[in-house]
Amino acid sequence: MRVERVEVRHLGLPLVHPFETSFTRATQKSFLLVSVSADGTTGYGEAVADDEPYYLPETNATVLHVLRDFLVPLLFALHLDHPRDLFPAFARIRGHEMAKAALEMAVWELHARLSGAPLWRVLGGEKAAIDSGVSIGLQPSTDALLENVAREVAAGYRRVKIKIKPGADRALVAAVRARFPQVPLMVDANSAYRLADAALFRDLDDERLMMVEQPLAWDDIVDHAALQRQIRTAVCLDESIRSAEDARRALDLGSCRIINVKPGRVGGFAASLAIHDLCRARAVPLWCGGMLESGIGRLANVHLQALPGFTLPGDTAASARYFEEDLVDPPVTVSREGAITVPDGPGIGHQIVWARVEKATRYKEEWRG
Ligand code: OSB
Ligand code: MG
Repeated sequence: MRVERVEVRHLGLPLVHPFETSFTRATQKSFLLVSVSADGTTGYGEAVADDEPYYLPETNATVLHVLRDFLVPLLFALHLDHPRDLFPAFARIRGHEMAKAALEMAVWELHARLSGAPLWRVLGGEKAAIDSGVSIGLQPSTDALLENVAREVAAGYRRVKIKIKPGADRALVAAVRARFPQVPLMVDANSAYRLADAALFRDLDDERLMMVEQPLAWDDIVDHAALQRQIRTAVCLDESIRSAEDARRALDLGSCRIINVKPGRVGGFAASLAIHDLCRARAVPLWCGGMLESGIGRLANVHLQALPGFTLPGDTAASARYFEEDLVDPPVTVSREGAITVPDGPGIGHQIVWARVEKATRYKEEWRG
């Protein structure tokens, strides 16, 4: 395969509800959509960067720069036998995993379409449906949080994650636990704490949480290892895992007992498959995170989760929780039992609604090889 054309669009999609974390409050999803064309067919990949470097260092502006000046020229010079060969070809460019992922995932999607196969098949997936969990942002009040949890549990989601931050932690978890004693529950701190806060996490041990996600710094695995030694609850890393090597080092060091993989955060599907294989070989529970993706990135995550090593429900929820009108038709839906069907059409398997993409496009740029 030789890629002949790459297009990048910057899209803005309003969120139906603001999403608040320890690091920001988002009211719209602002992201780059990458299209790669070869042999008369086009594949699509969604970048997971935001406008601001609050989750991780990359931004939409750095992704566009690294694509334009480094990754796309490199891609045009390659003759690819298989999309798995692309990520290793990016090795000279350090970091910038979100930029690499958007392009690499678009090439996998193109490869699937050229093969007339769904993404799950070219990735090596096996499951016809995946378990869906839900990530609930910080709410204006504990009552509002409880209402949200009640709604999502009633909708069928198989695991509930709530966001925490200093000052909005113990009491929130205690309130949710008191009202929902049996719900599979976890918390995500998005790096809002320090090792000196270990006592908080020891207290949370009594709440029977499935895990605590990324309590400490985004670039740390040493303090996380120290914290994991002090608490019974499993630590799960998100921000700290930006490559398969990061995952191996974190597991070797005991920094976590569960891993959250977001293909858009680790450099794409090849790196995700390497993390999947590592976790499977070591019997480490693995799940797929989310970044409030539009249907295009959301479906990419759905297909990845068809692999057998995704043993826990992911953060992939229904389109309607995020967007009035998603970019794909049909939208992503979740059954009453909390399952998402893995599509069988070519590539991501749902139609992209181009009128909606056009309406959401703020900027576009294209390059030819
Ligand atoms: O830390 O997992 C996270 C959303 C944006 C940035 C980071 C995270 C999240 C979520 C939401 O938790 C997951 C989703 O519903 O897509
Ligand atoms: Mg997280």
